[in-house]
Amino acid sequence: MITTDTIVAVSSPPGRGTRGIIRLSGPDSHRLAMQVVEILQPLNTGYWLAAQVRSVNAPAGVIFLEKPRSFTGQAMVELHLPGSPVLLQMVMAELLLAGGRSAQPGEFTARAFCGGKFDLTRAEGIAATIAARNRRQLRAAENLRSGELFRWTHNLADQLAELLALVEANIDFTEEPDISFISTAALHRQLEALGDKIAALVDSAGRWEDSDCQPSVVILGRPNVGKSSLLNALRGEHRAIVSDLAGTTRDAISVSLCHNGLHFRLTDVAGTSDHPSPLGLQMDKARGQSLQTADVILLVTAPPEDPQLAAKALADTVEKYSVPLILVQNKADLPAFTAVDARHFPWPTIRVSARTGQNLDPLQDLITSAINQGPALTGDHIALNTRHRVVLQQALGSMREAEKLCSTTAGDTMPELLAGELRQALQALGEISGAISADDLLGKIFGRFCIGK
Ligand SMILES: Nc1nc2c(ncn2[C@@H]2O[C@H](COP(=O)(O)OP(=O)(O)OP(=O)(O)O)[C@@H](O)[C@H]2O)c(=O)[nH]1
Ligand SMILES: [Mg+2]
Repeated sequence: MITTDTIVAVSSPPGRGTRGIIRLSGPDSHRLAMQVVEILQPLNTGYWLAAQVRSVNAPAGVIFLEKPRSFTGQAMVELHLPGSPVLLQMVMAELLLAGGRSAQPGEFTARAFCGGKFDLTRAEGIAATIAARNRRQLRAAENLRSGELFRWTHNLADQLAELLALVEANIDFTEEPDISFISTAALHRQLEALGDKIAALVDSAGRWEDSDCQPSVVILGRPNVGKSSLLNALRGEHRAIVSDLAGTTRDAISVSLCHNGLHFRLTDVAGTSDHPSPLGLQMDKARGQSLQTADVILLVTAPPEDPQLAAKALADTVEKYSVPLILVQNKADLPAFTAVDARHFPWPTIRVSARTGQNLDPLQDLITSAINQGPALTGDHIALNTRHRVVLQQALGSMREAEKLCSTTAGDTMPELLAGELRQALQALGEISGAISADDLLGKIFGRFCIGK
């Protein structure tokens, strides 16, 4: 990757806006900027300088950033212009003509990474933050950006490097059987503990791919309460079959919805029934799968059921999922409708009519606030993407190999094999951040132990 030329890009969102921003990064940034704008005040007066575009009569604001204290670590300039796409294109063309290069997607972040501003996981976090479409994604991205995974991996690599240093010391002193820096038994024990830590992280960490999915809201209720009608009404189009026959819906049916800028998936499932049916098992399975990944569950009741009893029974069946619930009393348009006393329930309750559309908007408000408050959003869980997972598994594989060597005589007779496995594990961990080099760490460790003779 070339980082020695000067890159230029419009960094404000495409289209018309009140303000457009053009960013420059590289050694020529200041010179290029001065070719397209004229500064209207003395250069030493401040951070933000009033200026004017030279080729047309348009005002501009300019920020000069010196290396290494900029985002990329290079000399940078930000040109703040009126948000006209035509003006931005014009200024861009002038900058390119003056010797700038159009930046590739993500190239500013890549330069910051190359300049040692942050590690790969944090760069991934920045990209993920920009791409986040809901609070859950934002939360997972924040974790990456704040260096949570980086610190975790770094800490583990430090401990592993220390073990490797001891094994290497053993190799240096093979001629002297009385000197052993670490016994294979102790090494085995410590490797096992470190390996278990990695395995536990891989198991418990959220899957990035899941946080990438839209939050899932599942509609649960007895047959005929109007679950499918509710899905159709919220979606505003006919997607699920509705009929007055109990047991109409058999499969799980999902639609995508967006309310107040929050995207989520709404799933209608077969009604819960005590009567065995030929398809009962398969219906239960489909319902169970949907509930398992639900972020919010709507408990739907409707006359003639007793809403209080029905809601309690439904809540009992989903207690194990511990996700936010909303009690939705449907068919409020019917004369037979009786509302529950909300004080008897720990969850939000709302009366709606899928038929008349009553209260559907407030219901969506409840859904979005439940999604935003869900436990998955506030947990400090690290989410791992596929790249992280693969690399951690590789490190774990090598560590488990080393562990095996420790439990055979090879651990004592061929310490080089052990060291090889540990080096591979370190290498893999280093790939997570893109920055840890086994030799760096080893240098540090050897220095500390005064073994480098
Ligand atoms: N009056 C009234 N009728 C409704 C309302 N919502 C649904 N219905 C009727 O209730 C019946 C059942 O509706 P569905 O949407 O099929 O119910 P469901 O819960 O999906 O039923 P299953 O798929 O069998 O579990 C239909 O005849 C609907 O027209 C409503 O808000 N008011
Ligand atoms: Mg249905």
